[in-house]
Amino acid sequence: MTKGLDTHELAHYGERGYVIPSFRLPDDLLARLRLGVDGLLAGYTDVPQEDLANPHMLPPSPDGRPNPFLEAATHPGVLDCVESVLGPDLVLWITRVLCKPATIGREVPWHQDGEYWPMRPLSTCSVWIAIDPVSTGNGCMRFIPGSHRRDTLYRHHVTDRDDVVLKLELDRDQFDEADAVNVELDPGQVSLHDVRLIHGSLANRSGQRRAALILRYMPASAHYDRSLVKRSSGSAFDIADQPLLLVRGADRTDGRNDFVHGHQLWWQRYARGLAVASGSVG
Ligand SMILES: O=C(O)CCC(=O)C(=O)O
Repeated sequence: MTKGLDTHELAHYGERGYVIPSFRLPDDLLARLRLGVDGLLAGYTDVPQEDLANPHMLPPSPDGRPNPFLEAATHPGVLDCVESVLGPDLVLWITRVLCKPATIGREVPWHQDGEYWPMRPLSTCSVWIAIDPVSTGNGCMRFIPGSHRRDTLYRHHVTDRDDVVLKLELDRDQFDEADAVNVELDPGQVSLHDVRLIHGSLANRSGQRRAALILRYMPASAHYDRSLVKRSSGSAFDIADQPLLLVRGADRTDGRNDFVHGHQLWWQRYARGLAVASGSVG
């Protein structure tokens, strides 16, 4: 059996900027993840369900069970897929639970993730894991195939809409929405997408919850430059304080990546029972 993406899957990712590989998360891990998501949503009601940041930093449960979000983020099958795209040296730099509750789940406006992020060169592969059945009806992701190929990012503006999850939105004259592909997934299926791919998702007006775990990796040859983060929001979440985790291989930046900063902060945050919304960071 092929390790990671097969030739066709890799070509698909290169040409279109995303792929839905044959790899699926094992059922037992999926079941633990679903319990983990249910626990998060029940335990941290002060944070929007679309925006629970860094659940992989939650401590193990009191009965010693490991953190399922960290398990998923370091699962060899997941890392093999990411390695096919980014190479053998991998840094996990953020995770997020994005749950669109039934009937009121908000839209994610069209955007490119790269607009927000401080690693240079700009590079990330996002792994989006379906926890629930994900369909057009409950607000699946929508991709504009091939839109990742341009080197420079497209024009965004700050939206004043309050019915959306992100505040930065692509200008509508930058792409044709008619090209969109709906990414419908069964629980345990994953999609991978490139940092430059134009994507978004519609509101969830259906009676079915749509929860996902999102894992984002950069090659360890990229520098996570914390000084590039614009510190303006005053919110508890600051992308400059992300706890970087080397999950495979070795750092290739001659020590410029800081793998210590942020860890203590996040452990303490979750130990004190605080969940944090990541706000407008993709
Ligand atoms: O889950 C969604 O609807 C959007 C997620 C997203 O924008 C991303 O993973 O980059």
